Amino acid sequence: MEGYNYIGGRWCPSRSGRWFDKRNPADTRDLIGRFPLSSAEDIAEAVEAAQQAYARWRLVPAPRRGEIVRRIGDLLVQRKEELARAMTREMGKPLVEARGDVQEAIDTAYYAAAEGRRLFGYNTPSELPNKVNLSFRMPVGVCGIITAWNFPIAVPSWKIFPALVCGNTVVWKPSEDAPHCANLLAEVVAEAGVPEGVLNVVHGDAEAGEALVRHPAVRLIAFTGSTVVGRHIASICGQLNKKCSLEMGGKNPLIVLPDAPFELALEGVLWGAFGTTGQRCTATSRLILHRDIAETFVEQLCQRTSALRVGNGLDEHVQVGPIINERQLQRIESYVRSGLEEGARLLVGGHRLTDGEYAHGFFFAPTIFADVTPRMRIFREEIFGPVLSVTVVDSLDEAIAVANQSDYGLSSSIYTRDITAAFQAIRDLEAGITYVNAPTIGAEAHMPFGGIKGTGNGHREGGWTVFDIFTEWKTVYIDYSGRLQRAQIDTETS
Ligand code: UN1
Repeated sequence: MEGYNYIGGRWCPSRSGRWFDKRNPADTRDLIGRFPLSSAEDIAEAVEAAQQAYARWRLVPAPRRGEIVRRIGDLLVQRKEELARAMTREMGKPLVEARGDVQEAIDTAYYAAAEGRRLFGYNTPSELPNKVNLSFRMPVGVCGIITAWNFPIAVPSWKIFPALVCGNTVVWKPSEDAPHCANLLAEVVAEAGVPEGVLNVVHGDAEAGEALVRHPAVRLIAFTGSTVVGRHIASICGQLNKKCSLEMGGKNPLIVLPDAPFELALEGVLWGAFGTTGQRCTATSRLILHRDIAETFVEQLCQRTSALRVGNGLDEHVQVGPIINERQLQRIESYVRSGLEEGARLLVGGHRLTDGEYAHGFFFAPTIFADVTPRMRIFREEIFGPVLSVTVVDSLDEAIAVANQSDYGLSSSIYTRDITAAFQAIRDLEAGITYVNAPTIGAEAHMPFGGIKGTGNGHREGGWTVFDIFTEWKTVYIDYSGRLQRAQIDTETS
C-alpha cells in the first residue's frame, strides 16, 4: 500500500521523492505500507495550506466547528473496530487496548464538540462608569502537532480536536511508527466535513518535525514524545517565541502499603507495568513496596508476570504485544544490562523472545528487577518497555521520598485502605496525576492530563484545560461614556 501526505485536501507524495517502509512489529514480513519521508518543502506547502484555510475556518462559529467535530466522533464510532484492527497491526498493542485508544478519541471528540457551545470568557466590572470589560478566547493560528506512536489515534485527537473547535488550523507530523493510523484519522476528519487545509498531515522523521517547529508561520507547537526531543523543541520555540505545549516522559511510581487490598494491587501492577507492553508515558515503571508485604507480593507478582500471554495483539488471548521496533528493543536490552551491572536482581524476563511465533517480530519477555536503588539507571530513566523495578521501603514517608526521587512527574499511584495515607500521598507525590487504588495508567479524556518536572512545561491536555493551550485571550474594553476616561486616574468616586 502507498500512503501519502495530506495537504490542502489532497493526498500527495513528498516532493523529496523519498519514502519509508512501515512494518507490523509483531510480524515484520507484513508490510503496512510505504509513506513519504518528507522534507522542509512539504512542511512549507502544508503550512501554506493551513494558513489559507485559517482565514475562513477561524470565522466559522465555534458551535458549527463543534458540530463537525461531533461528526468525527460519530464516524469513529462507526469505524471503531476497523480502526482498532489497523492500529494493532501497525503498532502492536492488543486489540482490546486498540479499541480503548479509539474510544478515547471518541470521548475527546464529543467533549470538544460540546465545548464549541461554551468556550467561556469572563465579563467583569470596569473600574470606570459606563464602561464594560469582556474577554474572549481566540484561536492561536496555525498549530504544529507532533505525536508519538503508542496512542496513535487517542493522543493526536487530544490535540487536534480541541485545536479545530477553537478555530485553529493544523499541520500534524505523526510518528513514523504509526503513519497508517494517522492517515485513517485524517480520512475520518475529511469525511466529517472539516474543510480542505484545516488539517494537514505530513509524514517523516525528525527532519520534517524540525522544519515544522522552525516554520515562522506556525504559532504553536504541541508535542508528545521523549523529554530529549521535547526540550530541543522547547529551546527552538523559546528562540522563536512560539507557544509550546509538551507532554514528555515519565517514570511513574506505584506504592503498595501493608494495608492495601492485596489482590487489587497485584492486578493493578500487572496492568500498569505491562499493559501496552510498558510503552506508555504513564506506565508503572517503579514499584515501591512496604517491607512488611514485599516478599509475598513480589513472589506472586513474578508468578503472574511469567504467566502473561505475550504475542500478536490480533489474537484476542494475548495480553502483551510486541515492542515497536528493533531500535527500541535494543534500548530495552541495554537497560537490562545496565540493571545487572549496577547490582539489581533480575527476577523474571530480561530477554528477547525469538522462537516460534515470535520469530518475525520484536518481542521481549515482561521483566522485573528487585533490589533497585534510586541511583540506578533503571530507577531513573524512562525505558518505555516491559521492565518494572522494585524498591523496598519501611514507611509511607520513605515511600513518598523514594517516589519523588525522579526527574519526571507524570503519573503516580498508591494502594492503601488508609484514608490518611492516601491524602498524604495526594498532597506529597510530585506528579501531575495521582491514582488511589488504581494503577498509573488509564487517564480519562475529560480530566487534565500532564505532568510536572521533566514531564511537562506547565500545560495540561484533556478536559477543560486543553482549551487554554489552543486559545489566546482577547481582552476587550468598551467605553460608552462618550468621554475620555483614564484608567487608574479618573477613578475617584464623586
Ligand atoms: C501516553 O502514554 O502517551 O492514561 C498517553 C493513559 C492513557 C494515555 C496514555 N489514557 O495511560
